[in-house]
Amino acid sequence: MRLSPDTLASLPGDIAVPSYDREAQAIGIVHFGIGAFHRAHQAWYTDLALNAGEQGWAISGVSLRSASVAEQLNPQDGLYSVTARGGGTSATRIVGAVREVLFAPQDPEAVVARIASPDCRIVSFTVTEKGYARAGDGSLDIAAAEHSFYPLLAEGLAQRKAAELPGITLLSCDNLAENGQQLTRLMREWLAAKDPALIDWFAAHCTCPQTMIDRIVPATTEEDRAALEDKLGMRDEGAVLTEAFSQWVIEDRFAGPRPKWEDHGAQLVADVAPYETAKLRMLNGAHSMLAYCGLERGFTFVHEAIADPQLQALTRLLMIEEAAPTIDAAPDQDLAAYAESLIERFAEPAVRHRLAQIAMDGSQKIPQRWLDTVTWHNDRGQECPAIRTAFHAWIAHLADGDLVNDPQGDELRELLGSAGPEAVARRMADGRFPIEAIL
Ligand code: CS2
Repeated sequence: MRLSPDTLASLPGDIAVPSYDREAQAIGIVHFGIGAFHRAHQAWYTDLALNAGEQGWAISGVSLRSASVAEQLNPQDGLYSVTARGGGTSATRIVGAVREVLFAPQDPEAVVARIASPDCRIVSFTVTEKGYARAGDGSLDIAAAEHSFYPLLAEGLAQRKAAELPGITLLSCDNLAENGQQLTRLMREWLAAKDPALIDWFAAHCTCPQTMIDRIVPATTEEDRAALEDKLGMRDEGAVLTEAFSQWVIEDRFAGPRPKWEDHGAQLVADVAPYETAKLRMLNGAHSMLAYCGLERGFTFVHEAIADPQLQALTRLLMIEEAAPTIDAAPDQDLAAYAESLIERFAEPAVRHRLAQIAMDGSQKIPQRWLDTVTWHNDRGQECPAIRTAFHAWIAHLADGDLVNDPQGDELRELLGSAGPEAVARRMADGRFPIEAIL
C-alpha cells in the first residue's frame, strides 16, 4: 500500500492528516526547489495555515534538476509525511499543501503558466546557494542562470504584466546573506540582459522580503523509509525526517496577500538581518566547521562530531568568540543562549545529520559562513583561530577529493594541486576578504 488520498483513512489514528478540502485549494504559491528542506519547513507552515481554514495557498513545487521528487510525490497526489524527532519522541504528520510537482526541463510552459496565473501570489525558493547562479564576484552568471529559475520566472512575470495582473512576492528561503536583496539584484541583472522593458514593472510591483529559515533536515535514507513504512502501515516515497525545532523569520514586506504563517510560529519582523546573520555565522558557520573537521577525524554524523570534546570547544570558540561579536543583535536575541541551544540541537542523536551532506558546495557556503566573520575581526586587528582551523580542514577535504561535491570542486582541486592553498584562499577571497587572516 502507498500513501495517497485513497489510503489516508487507513493510517494509524495517531498520524495527523489534512483536515481541509485539498481539491478546493487554488495554487497560490509556486516553489522552486522542492527538496526535503522545503517540505519540512515552508510547506509544513503553509499546511498548518490551510488546516486552520485559510484558503488558496496550495503549492506547486518545481524541480529544476531532477525528476525524482516528481516521481515520489505525484503518484501520492502530493501527500507526504513529516516526522519530527528529538528528546526521545517522534511525531508524524501528513502534509497536504503540495498539489503537484513539475519537473521544469520537461514542462517549462506549465511552470510559467502557474506563475502567470491570477491565483499565484508568491513564488518562493530553496534552490541552494548555487541555484542563484552567482559568479565569483557575486554578479549573475548569465550562462549558468539560463539553467536555473530565471528564464521561467521572467517569462511568468512578463505574462502577468501583459495581462495587467498584480505583481507577486518572491521569497528566497536559502542560506544567503541578505537573501531578499540578493534575489532582487540578481533578478534585475537577468532582466537587464534579457528583458529590460520588464525592469520598471518588476521594481514597482514585486517585492523580495528577506528571510531567515531554520530547521535541520537530513536527506531521507532508504532505511528511514523502511522504518516509516512499519509505522504508517504503508509506503511513503516522499517522507521527510527532521528535528522538532523550527524557526522562520520573515521581513514583513509582501507585494500582496500571504498565509498567516505567524499564527503557526513564524515571526514577521521589520528587520531580519540580526537573525539571519546570527544563523549564518553561528549555526551554519559551526556546521561547516564540524563537517570538515569531523570528517577529518573519521566521524559520520553531526551528533558524533559535537560529542568530541576538542570539536565542541572549537564550536564554542567559533560561535561565541568569533561569530557572536560580529552580530548587531536584536533586543530579543541572546547570542550566548543561542550558542548553547545550537550545541544541544547538534547533539540530538535521533536527527542523524550526515557531515558529508553539510560538506557539499563548500565554495558556495564559506563566504557568508566564515569569511564575513573573519573580515570583521581582521578590520579590528583580531584573529579567528577556529575559522582558520576550519578553513585548513576544508583545504584538506579538497585535497583528499573522495567526498568533494562542489560545483567548483574540480577547478579548486586543480588549483590546489598546481598552486597550493594560498591560491585557493585567494580565489575564495576574490579581493573581498583578507586571505592572510585565514591561512
Ligand atoms: C547545513 C544547513 O547543509 C548545510 O550546509 O548547514 O542545511 C542547515 O542544516 C540548515 O541551514 C539548518 O537550518
